[in-house]
Formats: sequence, structure tokens, C-alpha cells
Amino acid sequence: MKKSQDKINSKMSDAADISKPWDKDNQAWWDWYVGLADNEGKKDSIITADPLPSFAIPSDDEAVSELSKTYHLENEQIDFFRKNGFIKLKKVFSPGVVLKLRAELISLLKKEFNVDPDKEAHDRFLSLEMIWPKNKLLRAYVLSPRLGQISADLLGVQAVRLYHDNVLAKQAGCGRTPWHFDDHHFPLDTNDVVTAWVPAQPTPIEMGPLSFAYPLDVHNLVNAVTFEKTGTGYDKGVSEVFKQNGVSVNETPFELGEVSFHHNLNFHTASSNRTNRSRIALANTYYRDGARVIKSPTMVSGDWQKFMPNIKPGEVAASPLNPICWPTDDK
Ligand SMILES: O=C(O)CCC(=O)C(=O)O
Repeated sequence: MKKSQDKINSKMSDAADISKPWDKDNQAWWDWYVGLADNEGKKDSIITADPLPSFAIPSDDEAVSELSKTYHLENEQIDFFRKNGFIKLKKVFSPGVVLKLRAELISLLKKEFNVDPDKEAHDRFLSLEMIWPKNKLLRAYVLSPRLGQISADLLGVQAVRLYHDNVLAKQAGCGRTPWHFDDHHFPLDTNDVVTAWVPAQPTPIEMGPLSFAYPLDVHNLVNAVTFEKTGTGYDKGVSEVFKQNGVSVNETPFELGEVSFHHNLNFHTASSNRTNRSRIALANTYYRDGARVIKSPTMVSGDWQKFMPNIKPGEVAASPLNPICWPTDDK
């Protein structure tokens, strides 16, 4: 078992006992999880977001072709990622490809939640996952060789598989995402795990862009903060330790086409969405081919069996829903 899961399981007060599996769906998981965020400093005034920029929307074939092309990474960018546990890359996608993604995600969210995430403010964090197996267009964005290649190059591994896709819509007025690192969430026995967070609109600070503490090893500073499954103690505790230690946080806007990649040991958060537009992102997680499921996944891993059907704890994580995204046959 990895160190961080060990730590989590060894602290067994009632509030900290997360050993039982999650028994609800993924949306219920997000409703619970964002409830752990400290929103005491929340500013309530909602501002009007700038209109979405206007760009020609590519055809499906054009989008698929762009999503399949490789992206050149400089050595300094790879070094930055390995030192800091995250990187933000501009122009990973063209503006048209991102706006096409947004239109598709809005339509999926409308169908699932019966609200127009751009028109009705419900303060909620909406989530959809495992969309790609039933949606051809989303499949191209999730299994994108471009995202797979960048992920493999950043991690320095030969091949990456998909863990899951996650559509994350932080509605107008929704509060913070609590401080966390994804190693608590993904029940994988490797640290070669990266999430590509693709915002589907320009994302100014007021909309709550994903923000990253760095360098990567600041996670060691918060080993002593015990995760609590209720209340805001963990979020506050992490925030306090980071402040005491002068930890740097990158909280910067995302331009259209910019994508961030974060390592599973990177601590990250996102502030509230104080605009009248939903902050929609597609977060795809990729991991080193050959990784196994850990022996004892916890409730923090949510509905993980949905992402790796019929794979049992301890087994190699390679279900048909975890295809290799890089390399591709036609590399
Ligand atoms: O979108 C957010 O606010 C949180 C996303 C996140 O933590 C992640 O994708 O790892």
C-alpha cells in the first residue's frame, strides 16, 4: 500500500475513519466532497462574465484530427512538471475545439440535471463521469492521443491508460474546492498518475480556476493533518500549514485552449465561482500502464469500480474501460 493511504487508514478516530467503500454515486460523492471546503471568506457578489469569444466551430472530423496530433514539450517544461507537480500549457487546443467541447458538455449537463448550467444559478458542483463510452465526440476528447502523449512525456513513462473522465461544472455562486491531492482519491499503486484539466471556457480568477501548491513535495508538510470526512477541518488545516510555511500557490487564469496537468501528489484547490457563468472543465486522469489497484480502496476513492469494472483490489488496472491512450497504433 502507498504511504498516503497507509497514513489515512492508520488514523482511526470516528471522523477520520474512511475505510468503508463509498456506497452512493459519483454526484453524491462531489456533493459530500465540496461540503468539506472552508468558505468562511466567501465573497457573495456575483459578477457578469465576459461574453464567450466567437470562433468557427470545427467539424467532428476536424476536431478528432486536432485531438490526435502530438504536442511538443520542451525539456524545461518536463523538468518544471517533475519539480512542481503541475504545469499549465497554452494552445493545447484551438479555441474552436474548446468551444465545441463546451457546447457538448452543456448539452450533456442539461440532459442529466435538467438545468441550463449557464442560465440557472444553483450554487452546485455538478459532475458527470464515464461519458466517453457512450458519446463518440467525447471519446475523442477523453482518449485524445495528444493528451495521452503529453501525460506520458510528463510522467516519463512508455504508455498511459485512462482512469476516468470527469465533467466538472462549478455553477455560479458555488464555493471552493477543498485542498487535496489525488493520491487520496485514486486507488492505484503507482504515483505515475496525472490529470489533464481542460477548462471549456476562458477561466478568470473570479470563476475559480484550478490552483496548485508547489513544489511537488509540499505534500510532506501536511502529512500530520488528518483527513476528516465531515466538517472543514482538513481543508483549513492544510491551508494553515501552507501559510505557516510560506508555500507558493499558482492561481492564475486559463486562456481558451490552455490545459493544466497535475501529478497525483500535487496539492490543489479552486476558489469559488463568483461569475454568472458555470466554470466547466473536463478532467481526464491517465496512469502508467501496468499499475495495480491498491489492496484497500477507501470511501475517498468514490465509485472507482465504475471506472474499472470487474478489477479487484490488488489486480492490474486494465479493464476494457481503461484503454491505452498513448502510444497509439498510428503513432
Ligand atoms: O475542478 C475542480 O474544482 C476540482 C478538480 C480536481 O480537483 C481535479 O480534477 O483533480
